[in-house]
Amino acid sequence: MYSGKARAYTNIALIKYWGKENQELIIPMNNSLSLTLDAFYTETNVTFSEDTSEDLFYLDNQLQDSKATLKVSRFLDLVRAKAGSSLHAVVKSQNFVPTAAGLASSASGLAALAGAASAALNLQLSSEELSRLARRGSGSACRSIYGGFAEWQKGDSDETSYAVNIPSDSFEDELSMIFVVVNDAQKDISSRDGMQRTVETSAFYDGWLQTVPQDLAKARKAITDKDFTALGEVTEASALKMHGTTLAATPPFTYWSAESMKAMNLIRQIRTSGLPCYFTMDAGPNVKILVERKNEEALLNALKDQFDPQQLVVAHAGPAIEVLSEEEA
Ligand code: 2P0
Repeated sequence: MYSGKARAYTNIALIKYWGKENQELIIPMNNSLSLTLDAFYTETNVTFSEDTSEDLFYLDNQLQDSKATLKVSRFLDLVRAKAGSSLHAVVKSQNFVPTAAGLASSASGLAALAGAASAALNLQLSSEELSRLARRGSGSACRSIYGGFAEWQKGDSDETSYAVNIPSDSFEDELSMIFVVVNDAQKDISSRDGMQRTVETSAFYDGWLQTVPQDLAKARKAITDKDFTALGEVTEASALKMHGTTLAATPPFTYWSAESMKAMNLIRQIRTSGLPCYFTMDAGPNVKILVERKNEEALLNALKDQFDPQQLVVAHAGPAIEVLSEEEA
């Protein structure tokens, strides 16, 4: 019996990942840059043993169906191949994040699975190797190996595509991210399908790709300079451009709902009134707001005029993945 355990925190991209160069290996079309958060995370236990003749996957104490289990099994196959093992596993995950609502549960989920499974089979991976492995489960998961800011360097092969930490002299501790949860139901178009459709058909996709390098440069400089305004502006611009590509896809689609628009308009108004804050959105209708921690309370008060306090979730910068070895698990 070989067990491993990990807790991984979700991350939100400030410069978005949107599109794959290689579907099977999950090599992205562009670099992306993220902030790991403390409020949403996944804890996963993996036990490989001869006592089970198939992989079993429990999420929040519920045994999952064959489709969800197959995704986990395929990922475990990569870990088994690395370790030279043919044992099946029982995987138990707890998600401390609303699943599939655009709150990036796949990032924390697949990072935790990578950490727990590799620890169980004693692979002793470096952060870079763990990031590469997590990437094979879900692209954004490769950034959740690190606390604070991370950049996924796209590379051009399995060996060269992984995330690295961005040194920031603790700038992330000056930041808050407030989630406006407008709908926690399951989304219609998965990010995987949405980004693929966009790469293949969107008239705006080339425009997206052309401006990512300058956006990344601005974001990196803003982090080095601890320049909140510059980081906020480029974060919002990256999100708007990413979402713009979906409108020019065939068939067109959007992750925005009327409530998302209401939140974005309110954030612009609050900013105009003198409180600096910037939004971002992912593959779902929820809106996330980047604000300086010193202005967090003021922003929450302004948002409470139009949103129920239960819709507002505050997050701060989160830590790196925590992996417990076999003995500790
Ligand atoms: C991101 N998203 O950078 C972007 C922005 C959503 C919008 O990464 O197919 O679950 O498993 O690699 O990582 C969500 O997509 O997709 C995502 P796969 P993933 O955070």
